[in-house]
Amino acid sequence: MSEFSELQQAVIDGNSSEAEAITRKLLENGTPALDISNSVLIPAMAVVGQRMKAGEYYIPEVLMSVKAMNTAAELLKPMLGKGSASKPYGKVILGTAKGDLHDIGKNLVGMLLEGGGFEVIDLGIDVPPEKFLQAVEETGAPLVGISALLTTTMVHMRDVIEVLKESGKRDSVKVMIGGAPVGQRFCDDIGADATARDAATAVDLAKKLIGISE
Ligand code: B1M
Repeated sequence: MSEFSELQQAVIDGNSSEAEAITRKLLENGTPALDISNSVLIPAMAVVGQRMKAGEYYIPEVLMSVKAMNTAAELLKPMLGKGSASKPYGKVILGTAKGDLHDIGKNLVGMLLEGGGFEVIDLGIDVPPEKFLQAVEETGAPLVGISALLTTTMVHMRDVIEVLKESGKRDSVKVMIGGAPVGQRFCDDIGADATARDAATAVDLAKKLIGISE
């Protein structure tokens, strides 16, 4: 079994110590952190999702996998955030939609935004629309990013846009949305500025939204 397959299996099995050891070995051998994330960790969580859907995994098993995934992701963080010493592109406010506890995708987006030259203000999970507004008012950030994994919580992305409109702030901030159930149609429908299908695309899109062309 290759180290990629072994790491994927360790995450699926929820084996944190194994996940940590293999990730360390891969990094020591010069494997790019983004490859580990994109080719191993994200696909591993997709398998966990399939098992959850099929009723083979329940919340405890899923949480074990999340722990193993986070253990590996923590080791990748310094590499994914490389170049983060300077923040030429300013601030981005990031959080998951109200009611949504899924933060692995958001955290990956945050790490890559940091690495891409943004200062990330992470509001965490289950963020009420008013808290996004408050952060915009307090920081003057030109960009808000919202992540949602549930069809029942993605609807609260619309509420963020509504409170921004009501407060007169909508024109001074761009809103980027993402997460598995979010597509272009939904993005257009709620009046968000853009949606990215993955974390790397989110960084390019964030730059584009604030007018940086590279
Ligand atoms: Co939940 N869960 N979960 N879960 N969970 C899903 C999402 C689900 C698809 C599983 C399934 O049934 N197959 C399903 C949703 C169904 C639906 O709504 N259509 C589901 C469900 C039903 C639930 C509960 C309701 C289960 C229950 O309690 N009965 C419950 C709800 C909790 C809540 O949020 N209120 C629940 C709970 C949990 C755990 C807490 C156990 C755990 C989350 C722990 C955590 O995140 N800290 C969990 C997990 C781990 C999953 C799965 C297995 C994995 C999600 C994940 O981390 N993927 C998931 C199944 C799946 O996705 N296949 C599932 C990896 C991650 C890197 O991908 O987040 O998509 P993702 O992020 C990507 C892109 O989407 C994009 O970039 C990322 C990297 O490329 N992206 C953005 C994400 N955000 C972005 C923002 C951007 C741009 C791009 O701009 C701002």
